[in-house]
Amino acid sequence: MNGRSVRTAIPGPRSVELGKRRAAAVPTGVGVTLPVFIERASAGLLEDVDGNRLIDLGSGIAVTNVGNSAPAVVEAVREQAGLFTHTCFQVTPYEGYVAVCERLNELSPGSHDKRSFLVNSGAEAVENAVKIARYATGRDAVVAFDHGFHGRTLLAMSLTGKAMPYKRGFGPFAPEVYRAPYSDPFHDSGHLDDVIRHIETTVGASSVAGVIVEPIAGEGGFVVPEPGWLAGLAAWCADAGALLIVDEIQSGMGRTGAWFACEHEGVVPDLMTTAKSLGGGLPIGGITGRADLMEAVHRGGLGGTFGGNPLACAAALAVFEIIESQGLLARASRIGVSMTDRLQGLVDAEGPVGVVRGRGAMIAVELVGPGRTPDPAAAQRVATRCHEQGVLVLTAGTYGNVIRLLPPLTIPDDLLDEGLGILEGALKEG
Ligand code: PLZ
Repeated sequence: MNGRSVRTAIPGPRSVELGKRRAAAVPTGVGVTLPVFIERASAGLLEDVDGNRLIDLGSGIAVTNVGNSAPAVVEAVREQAGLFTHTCFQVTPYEGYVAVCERLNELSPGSHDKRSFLVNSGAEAVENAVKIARYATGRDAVVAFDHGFHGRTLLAMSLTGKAMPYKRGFGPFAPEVYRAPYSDPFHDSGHLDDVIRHIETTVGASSVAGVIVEPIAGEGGFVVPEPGWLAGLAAWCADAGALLIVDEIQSGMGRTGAWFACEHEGVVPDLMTTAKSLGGGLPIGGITGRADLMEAVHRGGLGGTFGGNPLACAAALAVFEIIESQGLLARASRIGVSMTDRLQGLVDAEGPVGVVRGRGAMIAVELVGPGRTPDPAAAQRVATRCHEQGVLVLTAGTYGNVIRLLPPLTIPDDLLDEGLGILEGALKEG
């Protein structure tokens, strides 16, 4: 696949036709960012059914960190599919599952004894982390944060901090979920002392089973907490006997230049969730944590039919290998520098580019109006301009006013530069 190419309107006629079938067969509730139907993809390019090739700065929401259909992933899955496709790990186990857990235990922060187990999605990983936290502590309350996103199942949705489109009309929500402010340096809010006072006052330290936090708020707009905030929260949890659950589903697996984003803050979670890029495009999630907590649960209390499916495990093992052999942690950091260098010059107190932030290959631009008020219309205009020119960017943010960049870590430099150039032009138009 060779370079960006826009041959038709976006979406083109064949995509429009498929869009009509989609509308008649799939409910509107399943949204769509850019209605081009994809036929094939590589590291950094998506080719649609009209022959347009788009530069991919979204990685299917931080999933294809190692590239789309990465050859080693394809080969591993192909080989595994020819051997066996499923047994259910709880019925008759297989090595691939154990090997993925070993790698998660080895690479996640902290040198203490750990255990991991595998599920099918991010939401399921979050649900299970909370199950374990409650079981191990004997407490009920779970604290989550403003701007947090943790999934769409009942408990994960209850932990999520945004009503539209995730929660409105879907209640009643799971009980014993409490919300605290998240640190946001740009808006000068969510300082650690205030957060702790808030939790102690509204929940009570001795009631908290766990505090679930994204080290960088993903769907919330790549908000990076002020330095020391996450570590301060970890220290408070340790004092209170509450567990720190770090949700690395979007920020993990090399995305920020470290295996896991909380490493930048020197934080060691009690429990950690992974999903998205763990499977390099195949559905898999993981829960990794302190052995004493993970072993607290009785036999049979954890699991699921498909969790750690053999194809997904084969893909995940290939993902670990690719990140290591291709030096993708360093590559993520370099991509971060290119993106930040390119966009930083657009920051203007008069708007609309209020701030450029993030870590490694997880960089976003927050668009604001006077007084730093959110400007979601500007974000939408910028995204649409990029889409029309064959560059897929994603929006984010509690107020929908953020453009986020999540390119595959294997994207060639020339594609990244071209994509950023188009984004820069779109941002200049405002
Ligand atoms: N935790 C931090 O980012 C998923 C959501 C897409 P699932 N983010 C993308 C959408 O519109 O639903 C996410 C996340 C963090 C948990 C999840 C949930 O992961 O695999 O989508 O369930």
